[in-house]
Amino acid sequence: MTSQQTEQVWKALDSFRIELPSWGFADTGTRFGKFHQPAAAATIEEKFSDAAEVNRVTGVCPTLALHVLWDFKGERSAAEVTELAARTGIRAGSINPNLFQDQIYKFGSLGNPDPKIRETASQHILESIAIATTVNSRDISLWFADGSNYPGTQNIRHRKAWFEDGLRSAHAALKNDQRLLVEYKPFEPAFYHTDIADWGMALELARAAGPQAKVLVDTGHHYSAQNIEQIVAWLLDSNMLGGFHFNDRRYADDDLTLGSIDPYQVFRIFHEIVLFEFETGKPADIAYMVDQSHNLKPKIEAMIQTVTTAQELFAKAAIVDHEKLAATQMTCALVDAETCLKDAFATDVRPVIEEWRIARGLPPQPMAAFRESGYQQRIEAERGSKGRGGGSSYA
Ligand code: AFD
Ligand code: MN
Ligand code: MN
Repeated sequence: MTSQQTEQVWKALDSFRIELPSWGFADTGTRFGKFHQPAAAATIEEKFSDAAEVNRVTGVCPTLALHVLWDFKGERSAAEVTELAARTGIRAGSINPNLFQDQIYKFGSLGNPDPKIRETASQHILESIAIATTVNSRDISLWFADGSNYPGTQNIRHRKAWFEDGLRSAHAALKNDQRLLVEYKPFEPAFYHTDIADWGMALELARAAGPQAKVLVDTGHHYSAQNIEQIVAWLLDSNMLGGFHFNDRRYADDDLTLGSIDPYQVFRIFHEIVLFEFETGKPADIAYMVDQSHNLKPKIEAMIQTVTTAQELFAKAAIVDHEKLAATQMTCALVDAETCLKDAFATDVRPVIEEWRIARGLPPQPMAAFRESGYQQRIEAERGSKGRGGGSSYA
């Protein structure tokens, strides 16, 4: 790598921060069952502790996304979060309302045909905004399981209107520096239609809600043929990209670890962001968040792996030769233009990342540092090594 490329990687890593999900440290499963992990976090204190360990070895994860109902139980917990944040050095990150687990949401939340249930869902979002204000979080991150399973069972346009109303009233309660992030997902748990199924619906609803609402791109929430980097480029250009939930999918929203199936696609997504920042001269105001809760990989190791994978792919995107790319695109020199991306993607940036870590007082190999720390053995001794459940929706 040239000295200029090394400089580009260091600059990119200095600004790249990744938010961890509290639910990623808790025991989870699939609809076919749950596989307990030794010492999986079951309390908000344990989640903050595990997140702090990931941040200790990586140095780039200062915030923890929190899920209302899983992490906030009653008034006390907002104060508890503030104490934990001070104690662990991990700040509360995005606040995720829970609008999909309560029995009343069987036929939807903001999209439910019963106005009383829509009102309950709206109240929960307002409570979540109040929690975000208490713990100084900027983002209220909204994912809705709403939809239907059979043709003809719901009026799609009425539900769209109810979502517009619900999101508009949520937006009205935001403080000036807060944001609503509207996440889309093509299917699951609804299998005929999902009310916010793609980026276009999320964009329309965010615009209807108000200027502080943006779209959240969950990288797993796309059909395998979808061009995610094109969606990202459009949202960036429209100033409507609020952030990401990182995971990967082989078939469709399989909640696999970022880059485990298609690292080149993640690199192309990051390339669109780095190119946007290069051409506009301003940083993209994006929340990079992990959304994983894997039930087979060891929880904390999977989180460290996702963070270091994201750093590596972002560093590769940082060394694309943008001048050469622009010139070859203008002349349609196809092979040379494509080679600009492929050369960057093929570059082994790991040695430079390790140098950067050492220069920043961090362990050069976060996974090795975690394994040598004895943290996992300690929490198994403290928490007991049998699954204890609790802590996430999949409990
Ligand atoms: C599930 C949903 C969605 C949501 C996450 C956290 O598919 O991605 O953001 O849970 O609530 O993965
Ligand atoms: Mn998500
Ligand atoms: Mn998901």
